[in-house]
Amino acid sequence: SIEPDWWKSAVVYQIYPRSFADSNGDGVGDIPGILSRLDHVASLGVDVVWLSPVYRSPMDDNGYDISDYEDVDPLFGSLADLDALIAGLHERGIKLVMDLVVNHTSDEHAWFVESRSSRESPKRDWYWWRPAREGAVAGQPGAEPTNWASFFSGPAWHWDEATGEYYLHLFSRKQPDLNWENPEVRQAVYAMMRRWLDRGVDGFRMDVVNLLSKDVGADGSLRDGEALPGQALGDGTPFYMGGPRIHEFLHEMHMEVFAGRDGAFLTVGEMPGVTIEQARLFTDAERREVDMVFQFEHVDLDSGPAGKFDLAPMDLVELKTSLNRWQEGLADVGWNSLYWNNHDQPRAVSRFGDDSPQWRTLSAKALGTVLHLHRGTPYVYQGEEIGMANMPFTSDTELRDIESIRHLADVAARHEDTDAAWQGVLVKGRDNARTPMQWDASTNAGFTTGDPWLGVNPDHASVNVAAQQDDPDSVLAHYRRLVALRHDEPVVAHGDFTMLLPEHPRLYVFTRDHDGVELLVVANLCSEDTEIGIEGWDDAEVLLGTYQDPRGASGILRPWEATVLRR
Ligand code: TEU
Repeated sequence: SIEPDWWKSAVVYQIYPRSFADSNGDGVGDIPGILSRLDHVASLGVDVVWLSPVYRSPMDDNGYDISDYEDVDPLFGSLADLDALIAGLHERGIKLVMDLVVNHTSDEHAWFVESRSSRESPKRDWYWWRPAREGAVAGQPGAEPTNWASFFSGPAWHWDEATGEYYLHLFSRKQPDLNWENPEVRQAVYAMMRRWLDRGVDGFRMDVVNLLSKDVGADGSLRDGEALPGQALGDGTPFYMGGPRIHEFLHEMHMEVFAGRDGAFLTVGEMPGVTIEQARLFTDAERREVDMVFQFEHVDLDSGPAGKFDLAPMDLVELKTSLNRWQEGLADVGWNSLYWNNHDQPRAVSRFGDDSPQWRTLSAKALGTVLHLHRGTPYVYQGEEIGMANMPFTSDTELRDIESIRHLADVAARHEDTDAAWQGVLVKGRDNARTPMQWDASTNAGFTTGDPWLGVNPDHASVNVAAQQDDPDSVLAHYRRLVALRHDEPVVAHGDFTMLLPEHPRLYVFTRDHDGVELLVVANLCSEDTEIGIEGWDDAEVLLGTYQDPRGASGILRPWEATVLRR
């Protein structure tokens, strides 16, 4: 029998298929490419792979705009390839978690095509259709049913000339929001999820799943949000982040899809803006909603009031305060997921570490150590395990991400500071995380024999899997040790977490405690020596360190020195 909370000692590896490995030379990664690299994934010792979307899609948002949930896009391969991937992972003892993107579909999905065909369509109510604002000229700026801004700049409503109404799209206009108020929509989604489980899939990472429930009045009305700084648009998030029926929907999904089914599944809800109080409810096992959530607090710390591209410094004390609050908040109920980066975030070593040649390896190892020793389920994003860094883009023509491209256009159209916007994109843009995986030092890093869809980072000459494969001092070797440690030491998975030195501006220090075993984690998260003096650990056993000759918990910690001690 399988432990109900098996994922507490698991590590998840995220694959962004477009950028992992290209088997056919078209410049885009694909499933056969992933199959050819499964031994790398297995060598990490990870328990689960989360695969970003491979479904049929017009690729307006790289597959997060799905036109058929039941098929694989030919760009990525076929259903037979996906079956082979499931089998290949299962043979290696690795589970497969698929991306579930059901806040919205593509505008090319058959459901939306039908919904859009006429106001009388039986699927009209599967999406959010609303008339123009009263007294305004339909189709003109300001006539949108509400003032909500989309996540990708501009209004969240698109005027549909043919049927004379607007539809809601919280993301791009090619990503219309599904109407979860409609029970037919919900049942269609649950049936689709059940088919994937029948096929052998082990769970879902649920895209923006806390946006499903919109706060709609009894008369069907949606309301304006507060004006955004310097914009004609408003903030709609209070009306759809953690909306009134979200717990009901997620519980219903659990009961319809997972309850009574044999097997060990994993569900993780991606939830921008989620609070600790909400996360306790979402992840309380007794409530049967989801196993864990991706929260955003720690990746919002370096943003100013105007949003993610409004750059602010990342302050270590604030970072510790935030992560510690989540550790404490989910200590007695629920569960945390742990991540530094993913396909939407800048690279961890560039953002939280020091990606200069001198400190990159050490800082990547130190960051991995700190994250993996927290209580929660760690997620490793492809390339993180070799210390891949942000991309030195030199021109906007090199960008591919709709979010960055639309943001730059929007700033220019509003006659705002385009240099600042470019800096914002360089530091925060999602393409940083999406450059091809660096397998070796060859021209296209071993990713493709063709022209890669997004530039390969020039640092691949030195930063690549081949160079680290057999090097015990590499980031890769260190990540393998971190994953093994979680499997071997119950205290890593289950121990209580206690933060020490919360106000220290350079040191990240904490203990873990379980069944009489205690761990101390000390990390100097800066590129200079730092003094430390934690008593009582002189005779402790060193489990792992970023330097070959760890100094323990008192004396001078060298730059990016991180050590795990056990007593
Ligand atoms: O992301 C949702 C999300 O809230 C953000 O991370 C978003 O990508 C953006 O950076 C906000 O500024 C999920 C997916 O992970 C992302 O790739 C998709 O673009 C998005 O949903 C829409 O499906």
